[in-house]
Parts: sequence; C-alpha cells; structure tokens
Amino acid sequence: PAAIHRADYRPPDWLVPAIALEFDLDPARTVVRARLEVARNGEHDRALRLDGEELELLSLAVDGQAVDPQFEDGQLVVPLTGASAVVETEVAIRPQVNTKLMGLYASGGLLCTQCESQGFRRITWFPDRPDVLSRYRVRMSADRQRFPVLLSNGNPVDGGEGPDGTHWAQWEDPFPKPCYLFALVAGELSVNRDSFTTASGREVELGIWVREDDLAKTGHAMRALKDSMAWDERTYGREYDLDRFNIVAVSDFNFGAMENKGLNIFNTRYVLADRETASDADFDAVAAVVAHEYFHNWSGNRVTCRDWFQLSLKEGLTVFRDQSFSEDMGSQAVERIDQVRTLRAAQFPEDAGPLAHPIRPDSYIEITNFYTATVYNKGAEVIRMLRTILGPDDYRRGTDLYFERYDGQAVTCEDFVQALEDASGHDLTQFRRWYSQAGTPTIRARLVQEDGAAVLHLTQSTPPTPGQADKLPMVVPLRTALIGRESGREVAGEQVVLLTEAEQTVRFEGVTEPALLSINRDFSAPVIMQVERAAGELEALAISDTDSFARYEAIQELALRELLKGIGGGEVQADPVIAALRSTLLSNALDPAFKADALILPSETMLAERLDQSDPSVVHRVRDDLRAAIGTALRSELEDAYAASSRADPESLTGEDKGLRRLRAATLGYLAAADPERARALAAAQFDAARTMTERQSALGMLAMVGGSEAEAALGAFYERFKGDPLVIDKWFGVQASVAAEDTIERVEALAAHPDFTLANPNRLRALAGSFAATPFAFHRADGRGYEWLADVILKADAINPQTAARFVPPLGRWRKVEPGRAALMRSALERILAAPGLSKDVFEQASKSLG
Ligand code: BAL
Ligand code: ZN
Repeated sequence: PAAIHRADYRPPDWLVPAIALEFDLDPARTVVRARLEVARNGEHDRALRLDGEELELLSLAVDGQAVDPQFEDGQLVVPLTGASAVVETEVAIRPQVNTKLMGLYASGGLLCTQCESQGFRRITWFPDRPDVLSRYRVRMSADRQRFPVLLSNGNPVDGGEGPDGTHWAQWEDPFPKPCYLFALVAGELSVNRDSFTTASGREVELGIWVREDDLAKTGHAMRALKDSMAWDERTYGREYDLDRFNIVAVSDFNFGAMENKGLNIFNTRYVLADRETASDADFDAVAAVVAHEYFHNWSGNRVTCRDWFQLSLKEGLTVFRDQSFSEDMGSQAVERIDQVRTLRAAQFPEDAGPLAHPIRPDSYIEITNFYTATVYNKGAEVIRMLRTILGPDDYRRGTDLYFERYDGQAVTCEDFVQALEDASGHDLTQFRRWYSQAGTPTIRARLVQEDGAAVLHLTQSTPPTPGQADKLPMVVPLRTALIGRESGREVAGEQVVLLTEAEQTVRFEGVTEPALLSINRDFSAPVIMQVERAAGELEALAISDTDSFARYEAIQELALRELLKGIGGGEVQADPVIAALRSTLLSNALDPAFKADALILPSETMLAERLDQSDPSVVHRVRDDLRAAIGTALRSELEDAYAASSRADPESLTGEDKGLRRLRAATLGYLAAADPERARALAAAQFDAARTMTERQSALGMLAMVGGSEAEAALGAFYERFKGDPLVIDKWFGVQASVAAEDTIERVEALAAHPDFTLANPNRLRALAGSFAATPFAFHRADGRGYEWLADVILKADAINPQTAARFVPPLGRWRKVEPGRAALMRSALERILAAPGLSKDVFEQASKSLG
C-alpha cells in the first residue's frame, strides 16, 4: 500500500455546499439516495471524483439525466462541464455484515454510524475529505416497530407514517460540516431528557439515549454534560449552537466516542455508570469523555481540520480542554499526576520506538493508525506549553481569535499557532518545532551556587526517530523554583525558564541559602528530566517541595534511581524510598489521593523505557522486591492507612472519598507484596463486604494476583453476579489478563475460548488482549508464547475489524528495548503477521514499521 504525504495536499476540485440523503433503513440491505449540489472550486477542467467502498451502485444521474458510471482507482469519476451540477446516486449497503464498524452498521439491534476518518465513503459516494463542508438534510425511513427512534445531526424538522408499518423522520443541520461528522441512529432506545439554558438564553434540549435497562446509569453522564456546557462558556466563551444535543450509547464501537454534530455516539463504556457496576475510574472517564466530545463542538466541528495530518489541531486542543475541565472539577494535582502517568505509559514509548511520529505527521498509509497518544496526549501537552508561555490571558485572546477567524472553516495546526501569535504578539517560530519533530527531549540540569547566586545549567537533546536523524533545539518551558535546604521556603519563587538553546544558563540572584532545584513543576514540558543531584536532595524535595507534582516526582525519581541501579545488577537502597513514603503516608497535610499516587512506583514500562535494553523478568523482580521491602518496613503504617480508608462514603464521588478508595487499593497492594497470605485474607474480606465497584474490582484484582481458592471463588462469584452486564464482564476478562505472572498466558488462552469472548466486540477484545499486552511480565514470557498468541489474535481480528486489530501491533514493536532472546521472538511474530495473506493496510503499516 502507498503512503499519503502531507506535502501533497491540494484543495478540493469540487465543493459540495449541500447534500440531501434518504435512507431506507434495513440491517440486511439499506438503500441510500444522495443528492449532491456540487460547485467547481477554482479554474480547472478536472472531473468530480467521489470516494466509495463496499457500495453497490444502483443508479447515477447528473442534473436529472442518467449517466453510465466510470471508475478509476476505486473512485467514481463524473465529468462535468459547468460551474455547478446536481449529482444523484443510489446505492445499497449491508449494515448487518459490516464488522469493521465504519460506515453504517448494526450493534445490538440498533443501526448506527461511525464516519471519522473515512467511514462516510462506506455509506455513499462522496468526496470523503474533511475540507469539503456541506449542509445536510437527512430523511430516514424504517420499520416503526424495530426502529421507533430515528436520530440524525441538527434539529428534527418533519416526520410521519410511511407504507407497510414504516415511519420516517427528517433532520436538518444548519451548520456546514465535513462528512466525517455525519451521523444517524435508528432503533429502540429510551431517553434521559434534560435541558440547558446557554449564556445567551438559548434553551437546549438534551437527550442521552440508551437501552431501556441502562437508563438508570445515565445520570452521571448528564451531569457531566451540563457541567461541560457551563465550563466551556466560562473558560473559553464557547456557547452551544443547536436546539438539540443528543448522545447515544452503543456496545460495539472502535473509539471511545464520536463528536458528530449534535449527535454524539458513544461507546457504552463512556456513558453508563452506577455505583454497582462502575469504579471511580469509570465515573471519571465518563465525565472526561462526555466533556471531550462536547468540547469538540467548537474545537473540531465549528472549526475543523483541513486534512487528516492536522488531526492534533482538534484532538490535542480538545484533550487539553477536557484535562483542564477535569482539573477544575477535581483535584488539580491528582489529575495532573494521572495525565503524566498516562503520557509516560503510552506516549513516551511510542515516541522512542519505531512508530514515532510528530504530533502533525508527514505521511501515513492508514490514517486510523494515527489516532495515537502522540497526536492526542502529546498534542495536549503542546497546547498546555503554549498556554504556559503566553500566560492565561494571552492564551484566551488567542483561542478567541482562532474561533472567530476560522469559524466554519477547515484549517491547519499552523493556523492555530498563527492566531495565538497574532493575538499575543509572541514569536512562536521556534516553538513550531513541536509540531514537526518527533521524539521526547531529554533535559539535563545542574544547579551551582556561587557568590550569592544560583546558576542553573541546562542542556537539551532530542534523539533520532524514524526519518528524522538530526534534531534542532526545542522551546522548553520549565516551571522552576529554588527551595531553601534548611528553611524549606522558596528562596527563588516559581518562574518559567524558557530553554531555547542546546545549552543555556540561568542566574538566580540573591540566593545565599543552599538550595534545592525544583524543576519542570506541574510537568510544564513533556520531557525527560535528568538532574544532577547532591546526596540527600531528592529525599529533601520529597518532603518539602511546595509544588505537589514536583513532590510526587521527587519520590518517583528516588525510586527510579534505586530501581535502575538494581536492574543494572547493583544493590538497591530501599531506605530512602521507605523514608519518603513513610512521611507521605503519615502526613496530615496531604490528601489521600495524592498519597495513593505517591505510593505507586514507576511502572515496569517506564523502567524499561529508561534503559537501552532490558530483561522484563529482571525489571519485574527488582520492582517487586522493592515493593516487598516497602510493604514489610511500613507494615503498620500501611495497615493503619488501609483500615482508615474504609471510612470512604460509598455514595460519594468527592475527591476525598475517591482518594480514600484509591489509597485502599494502593496500601492493599503493598501488604500483598510483603505478605500474600495476609493480603489474601484482607482482599477476600474486602471483596465480600464491598459496597462499590472500586473496592470490589481492586479486591478481585488482588485475589487474582495472589491466586488460590479464594481467587477462583471470587472470580466465579463476580461472573455470576454480573454475567448480564457486558461492561462488567469486560472487567472480569481484564482483571485476569492483567495478572503479572508466568502462567497468565495459559489463563488468557483459556479465556479466549470462553463463550463470552468475541473478537467482534472491540471492548471485549481490548479487555483481554489489550490488558494482557499491557502487563509486561506476563506478556514477555521467555518462551514467546505471549507474542505468538497476540499475533494470532491480530490476524484473526484483522479479518473482522482491521482498525481495532492494528491497535495490538505496537506492543510487539518494542522489541528493540528487550533483551536479544525475546527480541528475536517478537520479530518473528511480526514477520509471521506480515507474511499472512490478505493483510489489511492498517495492520501492514503497523507491522512493517515495527520491524523497521
Ligand atoms: N474524533 C474521534 C474520537 C475523539 O477523539 O473524540
Ligand atoms: Zn477527540
């Protein structure tokens, strides 16, 4: 398959200002009639070319005259003479057998759509690219009994009875949009209705549409939606613009959710939540995804992307917006720690591996492979840095200008940066490298005190990545403060140090007291910091840093230093880590969620990333040994914290109560590391008495980890209790696939043969294969059986749903970081995938790039 290059972008030859669609909906065979008003774009004599995939063309007409279709490279080519024309097509499609879940498909008795990125071409012939914006009129007709609810974008304008038990509805969306934002849903759905009055007094009718049995689980999503609408008015001055806002939940979905204009379609996982079935993390994820999709109404829909290379224009910005929303609604420090943990777990490895790409990629074979942690999460970090550099007021002026200037247009990342530059007067020339260079910069820092001043020496370097051998210096905003070693006070208050050169020094005058360097506070830049520290510095920062994130980071660094030493064959000094964790646990000033975060040691993935090559079983053993040492040394503090955390109110989702539950899970983990028997008893009791899914799930995870008859009994009881609830059964699969043990692969193989397992449902597939591949010690079993199993799954899933299958390739692509024996086995799994006949371009791209 050929690559598409950003540099080859050309504006569309033909625009489609208006489209009318008529659907005769039927899962077995749906007929779609499309009427496109097309207009020549500029001076040229090129034909109209329409994209289509798996469409049975029934008729084609131009200005009312039937035309014989011509095809070229899979496109329908329509020669036109004038400046405009009306092009009509009629096609048949088969939603029932659409297992790719792109285009119009069936899910649990519903018919629904997913068009981003290129699903609309699986519905009708159309120039399927985001810079063609059209006004949509949609008429749907279907059997009234089976499909009583008919929804599309915009506002409902008409409807009625049809022949033979059918009915119909017509919807119109007044806002021109690219076809990737088109949506329809038909089926038997119940609705949670509410309303929201916007700042200017527009009354918006809100609806969350789900299966009747799930209606009671929609309250949290509705609250989050209204909070999001109010937040976006307050924070970005963005108001909602239609009379309706609908969310529909479907069980089979490739993404988490989709921001279709006025009709968001969600994976059930990110809508449904109640205390019985959802953990605190699930509740938080529902709120974050509801907010994310809602915020897309401006950052994505009103202002959209010119081409798919600009994906981070809407995704990086919208992730940053949803992160800011979560920080405002909860605890800023705890949210930030979670964001950074996600970035380090998913994005840093991507940036250091064979699939590294800039947040604005230069080429792709299959665009759905670029919905990555880099485009999303690093993209959000780039927006955060822009806000840090500009300051909140200029940043807001910049986003105001961006939305005003480009409303109704399809634009580029460059346009966004330009708007910020124009509104603020800042020169962002060098900053733009964050859009073009891949790889995580490493910053080295050293503080020297002399003559009443402190001098900070900084250097930066970014490693080579595929296709980018040489890197230029980046603009790195480092929030920095100096903290008096004795006084514990800030002897130099926080400032943003802007590192722009390969080497740079910064002087802090009037610093006489010996000082501790607190740098990259709040993780102000997505970089790897390597600070030259004097003995005792990290220990001091771990208890005295005035920035919560930096304090967390000092504890992480302390542990990281010892763990890396141990992995390298040296002796691990557990005492400094134990001392830092003891004072954290005993602090009266710290909240329980922070304590829980601080307790979690750097992950095995993060440790492996810091090394050129490692043996996953050594990494696991060294980390486990340190956990056991901590669990033993702090036993009484951990027991106390564990017992005290049971006071969390099961009905409450406040930061305090969620934090207590999180601390409960973290302390139980350490007690298990030190004394599995004791933990088994505690976990079994916690499982039996659990009043929330958070407690139940963490107890189940712990039992599965320590094994034995209690584990089997709990797994059996959990399954029996929740077997009718797919989202909870996903947890049941996930918990078992996440056990860091040598024999997890056998368990996983058995689970793949369980009657509830299916490759066709992305959530179920992610629960089993995704959880397993994210558990390094289990996945990297030395005989390669884990790799072989994953390769088999990828190949089988590829025949059903290539987009989701391709998501499981990257774990195999990390072979360069693994010791040679396993690396060879990983490579051979990748080679086997590539040799398979009929491979999709999705999996081909990931596997071929992974072999490198
Ligand atoms: N646009 C795809 C799903 C999301 O990022 O919201
Ligand atoms: Zn998004």
